[in-house]
Amino acid sequence: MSEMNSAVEAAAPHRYTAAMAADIEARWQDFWDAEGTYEAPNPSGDLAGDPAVVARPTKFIMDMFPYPSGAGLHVGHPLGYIATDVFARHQRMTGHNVLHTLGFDAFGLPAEQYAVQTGTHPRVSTEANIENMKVQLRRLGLGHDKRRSFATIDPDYYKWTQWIFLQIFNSWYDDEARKARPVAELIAQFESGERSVPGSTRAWSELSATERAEVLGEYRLAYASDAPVNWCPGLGTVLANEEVTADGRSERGNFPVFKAKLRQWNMRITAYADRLLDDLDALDWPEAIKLQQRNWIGRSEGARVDFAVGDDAITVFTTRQDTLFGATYMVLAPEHELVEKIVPAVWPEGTHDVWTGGHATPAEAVDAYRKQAASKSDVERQAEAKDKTGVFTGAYAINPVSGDRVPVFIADYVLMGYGTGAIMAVPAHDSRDFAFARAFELPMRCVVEPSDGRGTDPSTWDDAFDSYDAKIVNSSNEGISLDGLGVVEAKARITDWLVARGVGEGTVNFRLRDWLFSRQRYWGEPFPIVYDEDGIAHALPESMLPLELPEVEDYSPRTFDPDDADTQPETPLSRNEDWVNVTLDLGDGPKKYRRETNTMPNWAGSCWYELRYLDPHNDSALVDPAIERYWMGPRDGQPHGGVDLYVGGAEHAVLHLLYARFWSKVLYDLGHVSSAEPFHKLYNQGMIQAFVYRDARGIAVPAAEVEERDGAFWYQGEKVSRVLGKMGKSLKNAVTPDEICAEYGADTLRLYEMAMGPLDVSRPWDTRAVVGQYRLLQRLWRNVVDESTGEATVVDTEPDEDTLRALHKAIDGVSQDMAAMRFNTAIAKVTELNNYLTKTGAPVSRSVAERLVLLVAPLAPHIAEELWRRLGHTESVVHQDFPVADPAYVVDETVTCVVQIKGKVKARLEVSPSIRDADLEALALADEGVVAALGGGGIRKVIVRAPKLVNIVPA
Ligand code: ANZ
Repeated sequence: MSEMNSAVEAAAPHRYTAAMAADIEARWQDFWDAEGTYEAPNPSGDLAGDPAVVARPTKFIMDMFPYPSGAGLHVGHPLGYIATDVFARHQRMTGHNVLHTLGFDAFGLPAEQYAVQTGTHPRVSTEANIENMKVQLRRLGLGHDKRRSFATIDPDYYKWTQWIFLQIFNSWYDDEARKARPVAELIAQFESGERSVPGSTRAWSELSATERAEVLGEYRLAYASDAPVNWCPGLGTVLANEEVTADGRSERGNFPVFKAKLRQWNMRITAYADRLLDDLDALDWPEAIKLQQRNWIGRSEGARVDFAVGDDAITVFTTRQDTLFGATYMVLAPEHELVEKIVPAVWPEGTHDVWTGGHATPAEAVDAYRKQAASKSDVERQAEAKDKTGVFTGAYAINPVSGDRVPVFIADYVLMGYGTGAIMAVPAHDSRDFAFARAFELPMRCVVEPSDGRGTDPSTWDDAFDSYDAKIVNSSNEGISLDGLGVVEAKARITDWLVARGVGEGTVNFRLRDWLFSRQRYWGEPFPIVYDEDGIAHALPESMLPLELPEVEDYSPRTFDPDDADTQPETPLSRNEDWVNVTLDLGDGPKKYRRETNTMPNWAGSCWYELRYLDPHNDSALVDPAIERYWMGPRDGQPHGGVDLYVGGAEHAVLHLLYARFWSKVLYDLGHVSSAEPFHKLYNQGMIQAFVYRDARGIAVPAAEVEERDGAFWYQGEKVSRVLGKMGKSLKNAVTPDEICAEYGADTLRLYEMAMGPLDVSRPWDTRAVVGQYRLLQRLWRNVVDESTGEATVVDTEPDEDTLRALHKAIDGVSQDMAAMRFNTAIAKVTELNNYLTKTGAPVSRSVAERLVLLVAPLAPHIAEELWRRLGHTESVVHQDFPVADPAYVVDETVTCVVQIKGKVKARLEVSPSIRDADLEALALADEGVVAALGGGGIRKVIVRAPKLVNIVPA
């Protein structure tokens, strides 16, 4: 400590310093923990509590829970946690029972990869990371109900993740009822004959166990299938499409990804496509996120059309059935199952050289092309590149409306996973088809009249003409004509025609795919599934849950040469033979089974965690229905129920939020919850950015050691460049909350993060600016506490008029800002009031000081708690009522309004210049003088000219 500092300390031993803050903060954190200050009572069960609190309106305020990484938190991470905490505190002080807590999303690849590198068991490193993060979070003074926290890796938690998986496995989607129902009810329908076995004339009783299992697999909402998957030999696992980058590599690790066929678990989320779309409307989410979900679900209205090929038919999906006369060739996805069937032994007469790819036979050409296509990701295949590739199958199909023979190609711009995996190509009106037709010298036929004067001969065009706003031409034969119709009418007419002939129908297609739900990993939830000797999957009974992850010696997935596409995944669990091979009694006596050795993807644990916060220790249900209804059930303005506020980053726009919505809907359909949506209001916080400094080679240098001189930046004598980027260890610019807490205290950090700007906007971190909020707290302290004695300095005299105005204006503004999550402007208003009190120099009235402290309490809870105590209160500030503004003092200035009765002045009112007519009328009629003058007689008319005049005409 410098001499000057110690002199100040001696004169003012009770000054608000970092050391004082550290002491105050630690003390109150201990107090809150000991008192259970943030515990929110449930209406029943083990967390039941004070009925008076239970009777209040509820607010369930939630953060996207963190992944406990080994790097710990930097100051960017808690932005959202602080914001929800401030909001939750304000809600608590305005009469709500507030549920606010935080758990950990702790399965997943990073822990496993760290384990592979270091040999530490993922549980050991993950639990250590959680402990470390808990310490960091506790230091911030977050008002969490700690009884409700858990990690997704806790067996008590994943028992229920497994249980939900089984609910989904044991359900099917009834399209008529538009909801999930138990598979048992489906079996009953098959048994009674009410429903016939699809694709078979046999009765249910005639099917073998394996056949029955196969039929049911077509219905189950969780099902295993041989699916083309993204196989990443370098990671030794299969990845979801979303985990693959645009250039066909793994997002994590940047390894090549190949298409391979594997037996995988899937979730039939596509059954819910329309409900996932429809229910978005009633959610209070940012429009941008809703739009991303809508695009992801991707609803397209169009038609299916059959093109005959010999005795088979190729069914295409098109959104432009009106252009059917213009379909001059067809394309199948290379993986399409009809390809083998239609390929002839030799090239047909007249096959164009460019169509064969130089191969001697169609089979050879198709084979070679399929290999080439398998090495590309869907994203690469969809790229708008003009150089389209493909090869002729040697087969021709018949265009059902024109009767033309059209050649059938395979090409990778048609994806197996969309529509039917086959298209009718209309090169004159689709750019991709146009480019392909040009490359392969295929005919084009204009069937939509160009409105831009280019004429109807496509051979003279540079690109397709695609427009909805034009007339159909060249589209007639004996049976039907579309000529002269607009696109919409033409679509309707051709669809009717297709239906009448039995060669097509109108249909809705979704871009959404079923969700690939298995991973060849160790560090995830084991599937509660075993296979019998016939390979039929059986659900474990609830009594065998949780199925715990076995301890294994070698938990790393077997990885392969990253470039070797011909490898197959080998799961870590499959190597533990003792665990895999079991004898179980599943109700029909002890039998031998093999366990499923995949694990669930790490999205699983975050699909339902909001529900477990409600009733975290329940061991007979995932959540008690009454408790779920209490916190999350449908209510005014929230028709589907859900969490009142969910805050997190916009990067979770689709996957997590869509998967969680899907699980909610299944649980809702099956009657386990009353909320059909998990999150009613969603809010995306911005990012805290930081400067990144790079040397001449482009390598990031430690930001803390960079000096600024003459407008340039220097590191170890070398000039470096500066740009704004992400904050993180790899960019060497991370600042930890621990550092800031040590230097100024948690309250200062909280204030700084909230004051940086509007919450939903990204903002650059600036350590040098943090001190501004520290000074605010020091001035606040000084307005209430005598720095030499530590006693409260307040006086019991009433504040003057000007002070009351400043106070109530602040209360009014802060209240509105808090409710609307405008914490930056709330802080500005607190600062203004505090500065006003500092400037007057007079001792602060107790009533003003107390309300100031209450205003500050949600933002800087420790100092508020301390000041509240020094003001003589014995109860925590956390549950005090938030101050309410007196409107009389809120108005800036007043104007005098004259109230006349029959032209005579009966009263003068001091009102706000912005008062509305209706309010002014009410004020005038309530005035004592006016009431007396009217003497109980009726009123014929009131003429209001706000803010200056009210003229009353008595009856
Ligand atoms: C003929 C046609 C003519 C088409 C025309 C478009 C324009 P959205 O809107 O995204 O649903 N398509 C269908 N299945 C496909 C697949 N598996 N891979 C690649 N493309 C596929 O797109 C539907 C349109 O995309 C369909 O309508 C089909 O091309 C193509 F002037 O059929 B259309």
